[in-house]
Amino acid sequence: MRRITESTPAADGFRMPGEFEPHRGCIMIFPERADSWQYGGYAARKAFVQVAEAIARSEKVTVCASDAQYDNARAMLPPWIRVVEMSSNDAWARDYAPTFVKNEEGEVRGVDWGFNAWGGLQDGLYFPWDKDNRMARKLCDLLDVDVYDKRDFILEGGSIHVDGEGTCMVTEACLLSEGRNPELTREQIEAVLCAYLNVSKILWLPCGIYQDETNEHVDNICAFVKPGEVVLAWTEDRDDVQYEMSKACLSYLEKAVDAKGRRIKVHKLPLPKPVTVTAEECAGLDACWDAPTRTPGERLAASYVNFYISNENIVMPGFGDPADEQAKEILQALFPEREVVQIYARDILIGGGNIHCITQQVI
Ligand code: KQY
Repeated sequence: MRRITESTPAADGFRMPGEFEPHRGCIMIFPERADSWQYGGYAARKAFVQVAEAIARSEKVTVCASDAQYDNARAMLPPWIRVVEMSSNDAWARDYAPTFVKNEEGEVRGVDWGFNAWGGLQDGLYFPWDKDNRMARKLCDLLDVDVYDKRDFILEGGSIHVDGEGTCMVTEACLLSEGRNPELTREQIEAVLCAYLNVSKILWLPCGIYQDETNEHVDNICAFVKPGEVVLAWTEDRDDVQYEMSKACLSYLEKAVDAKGRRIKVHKLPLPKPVTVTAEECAGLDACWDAPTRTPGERLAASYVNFYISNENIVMPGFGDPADEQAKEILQALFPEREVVQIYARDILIGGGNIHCITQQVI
């Protein structure tokens, strides 16, 4: 593996494809952190296994597990899923596995962004994060691809969505947050995204999902289903604080054009009714620093937009809500060539994210 410091993907003719383009595989991390996953992660591991199995129907899944969890991961996962021992601080592959880029000849490289646990000492979610921060480079080494070193720029994979045709979508709430790259202007942040993803247009949604502790990652509120078309998390409940947030995103998208000058077609994807954490769930979580990780009644950032597009499936969350079925039907109609698999994901949600957040496609 070569570490590239003197060039950028755009300069070298590499681009990040849309998630709906073909994948070679998918990376996940086995969960065990006791202040993220209730009751030591027993239920979360079962949900992660279901996600891994669904994705493995059509692509090679690699699960990174600690030494402590390696045997358990190997026992819980089927033999066609690869398990490798790799250190991490938690289990958010989307955010700290590499962003993969490829050129016209099909050569693949990784981008190793800086990671500081969603805001560092400003408003980050845990400390330390050093093992997470080293994963992208280790994974490029494992997969035998060269890696662009961009650790001087803080970015999580869940904070970007691309259409593969020159457009990247982000939220202002996240990319302009104080805990990431406060020394950079919006224009300088755009320049980094353009150089490292090989895009020419950034769509800046104002915000994400209420109470999303990542400073409102885009991958929980809006996702490309194909170039020029997105799904947007939506509620019709005007009394819900999310209503104005989703509406602000819709207003922005209705006026926007992408890198190819197309207007964006927006499909509304209903949100489940507010999901809150129970006292029993909170009792199963260790404290983070000296404070409880979650408090009973706290609203979680549940959204059906947090799905993964595999080669042959859409792997989406369910919450036991009446809207589960409706959201599934909408996604099925938008992806007629892929079968939608819905996985009950409350135990992933309690950790602070969902299926898209725990997966990273390898191209
Ligand atoms: O990408 C994500 N949604 C990660 C959230 C991390 C939460 C840590 N408890």
